[in-house]
Amino acid sequence: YEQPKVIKATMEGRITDSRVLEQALGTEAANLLEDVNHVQIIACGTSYHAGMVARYWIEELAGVACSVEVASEFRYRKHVIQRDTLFLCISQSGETADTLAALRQAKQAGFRAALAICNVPGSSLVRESDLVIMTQAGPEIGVASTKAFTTQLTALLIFTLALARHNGLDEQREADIVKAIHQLPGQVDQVLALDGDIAEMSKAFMDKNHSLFLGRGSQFPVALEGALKLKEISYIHAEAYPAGELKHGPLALVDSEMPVVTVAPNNDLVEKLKSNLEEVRARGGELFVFADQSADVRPEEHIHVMQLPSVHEITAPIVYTVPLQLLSYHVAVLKGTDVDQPRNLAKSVTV
Ligand code: F1P
Repeated sequence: YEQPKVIKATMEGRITDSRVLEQALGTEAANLLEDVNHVQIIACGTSYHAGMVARYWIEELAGVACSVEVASEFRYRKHVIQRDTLFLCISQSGETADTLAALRQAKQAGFRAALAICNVPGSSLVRESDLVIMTQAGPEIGVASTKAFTTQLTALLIFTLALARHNGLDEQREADIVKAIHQLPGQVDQVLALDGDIAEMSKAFMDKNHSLFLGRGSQFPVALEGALKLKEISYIHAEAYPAGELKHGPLALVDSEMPVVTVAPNNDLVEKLKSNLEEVRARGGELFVFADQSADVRPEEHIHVMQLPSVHEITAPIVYTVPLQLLSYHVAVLKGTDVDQPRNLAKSVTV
């Protein structure tokens, strides 16, 4: 529920006019972005999902090649890092052992600069990076990241705009996205007001052991994050797939015991999801669709629709994350699990 406030705090002071680059990172830092031709993102868990969303933004808006990898893999393999690579670590705590190890290794290989998106001032990650954008989420009580994720996305979008402006992003497009960022707190508030409806929807998951989450494009990482939240706090097995992959395997699992959650913020995505909806329905599966209020998808037998406010396609991943967090929360409450302290998990994995 703090998300509207902390998203605002993360963006405030950083976007006051269209000179996003200097506002966000400072002129000196802007020089470090000169000649960046590749962004390598490293993170773990929820922070990794934030990085996966950012890849879409960085390639789409800045036209810069971007790779994303979990730190726990990156650190144990041989990798090639070019001098023109910007190394970007995302971590709520700034103390995740795998992420720090990856950064230290990459430093030896050489890169243009290390940028950190972090929530804890003075943490190891902040101290060891060249550039830092702080998320202003404040301390998270729960183990499962919620506001850390949406503020990471906000910071990553601000960074992307900085890089994109550097690379000649159309001024009007930039202004539209800046406007959309400013609309985020209000839109997240509108989504939080759906709490009662989402609590109602959550009843369908209570007696289930498995679930599928589907998304396309930048909504695929949102589906991954929704699935992670559900498994972390309700212990229901949840898998996320790019929607187009459904027919390449997971469809074999779909039956009336397998609820399928999809995120589709606009008509274009709804159109692309329609074949998936039919595939699931034909097998007796229950579908839960989070879609734009203007999208052409209606509730019918086996199809449950949660209408969300119309949002800009670039900021949509931030808005669409929140109802999935609420869904997991309500399922967990119904199941009686400890939402703040799930079994077997630690807030920060420092070894
Ligand atoms: C990464 C992370 C969190 C997750 C859990 C374990 O932490 O995977 O996303 O919620 O707490 O650690 P961080 O590097 O973002 O601090």
